[in-house]
Amino acid sequence: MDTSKRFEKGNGGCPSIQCEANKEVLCSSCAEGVVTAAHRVSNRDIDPCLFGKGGTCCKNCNMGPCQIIEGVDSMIGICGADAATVAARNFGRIVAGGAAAHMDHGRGVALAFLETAKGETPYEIKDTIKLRQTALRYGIDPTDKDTTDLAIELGEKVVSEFGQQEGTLQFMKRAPKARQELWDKLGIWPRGIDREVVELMHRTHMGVDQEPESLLFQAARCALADGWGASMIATELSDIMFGTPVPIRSKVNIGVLKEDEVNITVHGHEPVLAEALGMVAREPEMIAEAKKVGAKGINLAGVCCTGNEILMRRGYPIAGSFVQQEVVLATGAVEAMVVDVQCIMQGVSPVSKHYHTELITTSDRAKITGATHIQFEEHRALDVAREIIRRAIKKYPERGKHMIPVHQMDVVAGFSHETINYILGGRFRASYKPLNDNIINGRIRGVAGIVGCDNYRVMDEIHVELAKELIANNVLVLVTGCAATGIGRAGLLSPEAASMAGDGLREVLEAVGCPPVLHMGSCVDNSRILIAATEMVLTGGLGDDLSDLPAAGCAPQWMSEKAVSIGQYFVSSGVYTVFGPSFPTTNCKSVTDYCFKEMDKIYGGCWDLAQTANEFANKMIDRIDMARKNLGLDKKKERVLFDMAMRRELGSPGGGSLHDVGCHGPSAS
Ligand code: MSK
Repeated sequence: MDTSKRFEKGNGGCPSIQCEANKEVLCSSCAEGVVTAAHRVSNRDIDPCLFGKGGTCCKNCNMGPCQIIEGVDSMIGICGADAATVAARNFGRIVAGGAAAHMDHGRGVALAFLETAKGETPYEIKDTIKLRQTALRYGIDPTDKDTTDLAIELGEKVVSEFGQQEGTLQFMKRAPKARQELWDKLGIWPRGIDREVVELMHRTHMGVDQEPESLLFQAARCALADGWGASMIATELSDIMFGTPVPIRSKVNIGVLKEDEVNITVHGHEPVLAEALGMVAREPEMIAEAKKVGAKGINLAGVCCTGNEILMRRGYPIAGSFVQQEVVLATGAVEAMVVDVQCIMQGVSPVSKHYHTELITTSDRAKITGATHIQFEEHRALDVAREIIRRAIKKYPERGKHMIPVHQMDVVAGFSHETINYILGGRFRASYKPLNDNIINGRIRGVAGIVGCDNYRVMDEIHVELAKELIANNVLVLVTGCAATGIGRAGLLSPEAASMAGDGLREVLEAVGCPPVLHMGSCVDNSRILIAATEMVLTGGLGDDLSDLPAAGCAPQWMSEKAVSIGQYFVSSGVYTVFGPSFPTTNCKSVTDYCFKEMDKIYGGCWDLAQTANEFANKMIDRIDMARKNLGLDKKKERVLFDMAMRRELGSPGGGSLHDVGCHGPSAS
């Protein structure tokens, strides 16, 4: 490794990380001796272990760790495990880890939903239409049932799926019929949510499942229990409790912190605490308390996916993505960082100690040395939220030297799959038909998902460059997670960015006032993309299965195990999915070939690997074009203009626009 670029505490000259705001804060805080991941990644003397990186280090028993080299007889495990078994086993454990995170998140939301239904929390059942639709999906007849009874019955059924041993998960039945038939044929239906993780951990234990195909089959079943099970439950029940997102304007980047207000950042993934903080932050008594210490108000801003949750539903700004979490603190302008679960770097604790910032953990599943722990409990959610806000207010007078960069960007978020329906189909006859029609007539070439993390191993703005390249090629882009925040920082989440789109896509976007990149939420909200893709199939004209759609997905800077579980549930659902900058089985050709080629024959979707934005774009567009060819859409077709007459025919005289569906700014309602 080139160590000439090392930089030590306080010597300035920070590495450039992905945006001007980061650079400015890091340069100023580095001079003060603050160490962040930017320093740690630059100063590592040892490159990542190649055995570990490529999936062939086995440490599943105490005869090892064994480093395996494929094709070298002397380099197999002490137990005899070869590269294929070890790579498949390690891949399975990554999926199990990622799926478990989503499953515990989903369980938390389901239990909070049940408590809410019973009137034991300050939350309410906001989306009664979705409540009834979801009840029907769970085989509950909503007729003549009041909201409370219906929600309790639904909540109990959903919670039971986590410990269920036999049968299947109700949301799986939302998938297109052809996909369900394929899952039937493969015998891959998850039987319960927790069961699939436990079985995968058992199979990957020393001396159990050793056949790579068998291990990868269980990894696929476990991932399906995540995507069509736990993640979809988390998304749908959160929508019912807190409201289904509609387009909403807000801002992203560190500049959303305020000089004259008490800054509180919420970081992690769960919406329940952040919702309570949002409710309490607007209380007149709280604002009065903030004014007493000289602040003008209370500024709540998000980090990572808790940020995405409150951005989507409330319009609260996002201060930073995953790679910005320490940088946000290094401004010295945050009174409290409140964290729940997942993606919280341990490094936030020492960074907070450089300042007056109080780091507050709130989940007994995620404690951090050096943090204050205030346990969050749904039934006393508002009291916990008030306690946290009061602690932050007390810190405000202690704010010392600080540096808030000016950088912030306007975004429009809140594109639930229901919203896409309304925007494209109009308020009165919501439908995906206009989207399908525009794909069929070629104005839109296809749809691409850019999801997942940002990562200190990738300093380039791959998400942004890739999104630009895709939209310029008339591909509509859907985004979630920290990729969405990075793309938002670059201004692509605003309707004005439609000017960067190719002619066909631009025409469609300008007709409805829609950004070329649609923010669909947090990482559990990738389930919204599954639902949107399913709607496209059910609407007709684009094949019978998800694998027929001119669509592709990617996670160019994946970091978390959750990303691999997400990737696998998309692959098992028939979606071509490209990861980068690395893939966790590459030391074993046979397992990698299985993931990159064989899975395509089995599921109609497979994994792939790319490094640069251009490579991602080429691979995804090639796949989209292949699907168009298979659908017979590559032939020159007469362009069908989506004009007012067509809108009238669809029963939507005003058409669907962001204003029609109530695009609004920050809201605490
Ligand atoms: S927070 S999983 S870094 S998207 Fe969902 Fe961001 Fe990836 Fe965590």
